[in-house]
Parts: sequence; C-alpha cells; structure tokens
Amino acid sequence: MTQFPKDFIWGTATAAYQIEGAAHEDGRTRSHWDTFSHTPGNVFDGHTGDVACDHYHRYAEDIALLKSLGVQSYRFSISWPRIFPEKGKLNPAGVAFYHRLLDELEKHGITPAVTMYHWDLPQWIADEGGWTSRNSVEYFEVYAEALFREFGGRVPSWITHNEPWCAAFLSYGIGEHAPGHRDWYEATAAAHHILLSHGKAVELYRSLNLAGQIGITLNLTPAYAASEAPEDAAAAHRQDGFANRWYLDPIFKGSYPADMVELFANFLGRPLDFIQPGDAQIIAAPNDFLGINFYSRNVVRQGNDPLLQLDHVPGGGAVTDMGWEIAPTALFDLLTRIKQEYTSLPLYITENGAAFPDAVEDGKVHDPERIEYLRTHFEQALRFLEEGGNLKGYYVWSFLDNYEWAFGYSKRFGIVYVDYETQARIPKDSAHWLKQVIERNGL
Ligand code: GBH
Repeated sequence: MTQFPKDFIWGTATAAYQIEGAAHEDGRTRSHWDTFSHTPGNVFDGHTGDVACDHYHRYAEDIALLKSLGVQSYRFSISWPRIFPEKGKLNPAGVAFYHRLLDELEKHGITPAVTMYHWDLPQWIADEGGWTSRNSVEYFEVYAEALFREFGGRVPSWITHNEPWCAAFLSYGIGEHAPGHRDWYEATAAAHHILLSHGKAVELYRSLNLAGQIGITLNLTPAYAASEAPEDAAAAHRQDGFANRWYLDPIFKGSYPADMVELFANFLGRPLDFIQPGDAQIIAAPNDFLGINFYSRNVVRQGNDPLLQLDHVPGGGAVTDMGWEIAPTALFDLLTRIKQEYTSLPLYITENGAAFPDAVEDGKVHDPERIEYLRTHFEQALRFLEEGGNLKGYYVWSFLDNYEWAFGYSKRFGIVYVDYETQARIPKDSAHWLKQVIERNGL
C-alpha cells in the first residue's frame, strides 16, 4: 500500500504560547508559562514567548502560507489567559482574535482542529495551586463552556487537553515545565484534575448537542526492555505505566493501573486521596477519537531512579537534535497496541515531527533528515492502515519553527523556517516534500 485512504486528513500543528507572541496585547494576562519563562534558570538563554513567531499579528499571512503548502487541516490551541484574563471575566478581544483566525481558515478551506489546553494555564489559577487544586476542574469547565458557545458552531474537532503527561508529570513532578515543581503527590493530583476536567468537558459538549467531535491528545512513548531479563521487562512495564497506562487506563478502562497506584502510594507514603468517588466514571466519558503525539521510544533496564527504579539506555538508533531516538517502527507497535488493548475509536496522529539544526543557504533550507524522519513514520502509518487500523489523519509538528518550551528558540521543529530577527518564513525542503505527499495522498 502506498496510498492513504481517500478521506485521510493531512495537517500541521502548533500551540498558542509557542507561536502567538503578543503577550500583553488585547487584555491577555500572564499564564504560568510567562511566569516560568521570565524566571531565570528555567529556559535556555532566558528565552520567553513574549514575541515568539508574532503569529498574533501575522496569522493571515501564516494561514495563506499554510494553504500554499496544500495543508487540509490546522491544529492550533487557544490561549486560556486571552479568553479569561481574570476569574469570571470573558475577554471579547481575546475571543475576537480566534474568530479572525477561524475566518481566515474558512476562507482558505482549511479545517480547524482546536486544542483547548496546550499548557498556558492562567496565572490567576496557578496562584490557587493550578492543576493540583480541584478548583482547576471547575475553571476548565467554565472555559470549555465559553469556547463551545463561542466557537462550537465553527469548530468540527475539539481536543480538550494536549499531553496530560507533560502538563502534569513533566510540570509538577520532573519540574522541567511550568510551574517547575518537583513533587509526585502534586504531579499525580494534577494529572487527576486534568483528566477529570477532560471528562467534564466531554460531558458538557454532549449536553450542548453540537455537531462536531471531541477527544483528547496523549503523548505516548512505547517502552522496551533493554534485555530479555525478567527484571528489565518489569522495568519496562513500570515505565509504560508511568508514561502511557497512567493516562490510557482511566480514559479507556475506567481506572488507574493498580500496580502504578501502589507504586506512587508507596513512594509517597500516603494514599492518592484526591481521587473521589465518581471521578473514574467522569474521566471515562466516551470520546469520539483519540489523538496521539508520537516522537520516540524509551528503552529501559532495572536501575536506580528513586521513583521507578529503572535507568534509560540508548536504543541504538540515530537521534534528533533533541537527543530522541528515531524509532519509526515503535509508532506501528504503539498504534497496534492501542487498537488491540484500548480502543477501536478513530485515531489521529496529532503530532509527529523532529528537530534538526536547520540553516538557511541561498534562501533555502535543506532538511533531508526531517524528510526522512517523516517519510519513515508515514510508512509505519500506512502499515497500520494496511492491517485495518482506524487512523484518520496525521498532523506534522510543527507548521513553524517555534518556542520549544524549556529549549526556547534553540530547537527547530518546523517545516517552515522562522528567522526570529526579521520574522521571515522560509518553507524548508520538507514543506515542499509534504505538499507532494498530500497531493499524491501517498508516498
Ligand atoms: C510535544 O511534546 C508538545 O506537544 C509540543 O508543544 C512540543 O513542541 C513538541 O512535542 C516537541 O517537543 O524519553 O527520549 O523518548 C512532546 C513531549 C516528547 C515528552 C518525547 C516525552 C520523550 C522523549 N514529549 N518525550 S524520550
């Protein structure tokens, strides 16, 4: 098989804080990422999202560029602090920006897919404990209701959350993302409230009888054992529980994985008492699709990490500029496992892509490694489709080079190069290549 199905959707993805800039415009207040990025020591070279790709002002040209690349769908996120800069205060200027963006997409016939939360939590919520506080669930419901009422008629696909693992574990446990805490009680509480807010938003969406679809995007990283030794297999199972099952199980099986509940409770010396009766059922509210962000795999062996008692070992494949191993067949393994163990719902790859140290040469950006990365991953998607897999679309991360969180502007994931001095956009070779893939609907 070299062709994708006729109705297959090709897209690119971005997120608000990574591209918009205009941090202080039209009534937007700080998110916890503004606070985090402006605190020395958190982000490479002190980079912030204050200006980013200046997409807030350049959205019309950007969407025209997207159209010229043949892209059919655009996944972007809405900035919560633009919509609710203060508790209880809907900001019409913030709402208006996303209507203008949607107008532009409509004009070009590009289908929007909207992420409601891609990590830019309003600072006024962070001040109350952010996702560690159960109040966050209600705030998200209020936000969701505003989005559904404002944009529900014009957005066919809603993604409640982007990568709860990052928003909770990487942010409150590992401390690499805002708010930069290192506390596994906080991290598991945050994960719980994020999942609960997802379920509540799905329930709300159903009650409004809107015509579109709603789901969630998980970052899933398959875990492999470094050897056939049973203790390494057990380590891989824990890593899988940590990265994947902690999120997949409550959504699709109705409860957290028991082995991991025990592991966390033992580690913390206290129960996960933020889980209340009835929560599990809300979290498992039926979705219309599952979004998957895939970048790499993990190879582990029994080891010394205090929480998981494992060590990561190099998988042996080439790595990207992030140091992440290029492991396309892991994508096939992952999709197959989701289908076999979790759900027959439509699946979307809502992010896949790679960072490489790109440079402009005679007005062009040659990025053969990125083309090869994408091509080998598209191949694995085709393989999954061949075996009857229910994969409906594929969004490349990212449309533009952008603010790569703790790495600032030092990592380039775009298929379009951004010159941060001039804000010039230069489609890389991979953008021209992707356009051909979309035209052929195949490799
Ligand atoms: C996504 O995060 C984000 O949604 C997006 O905003 C971001 O810009 C993009 O990806 C690129 O980072 O243990 O070596 O296998 C992805 C975050 C990447 C976190 C893979 C876990 C595992 C690396 N995930 N990572 S490895």
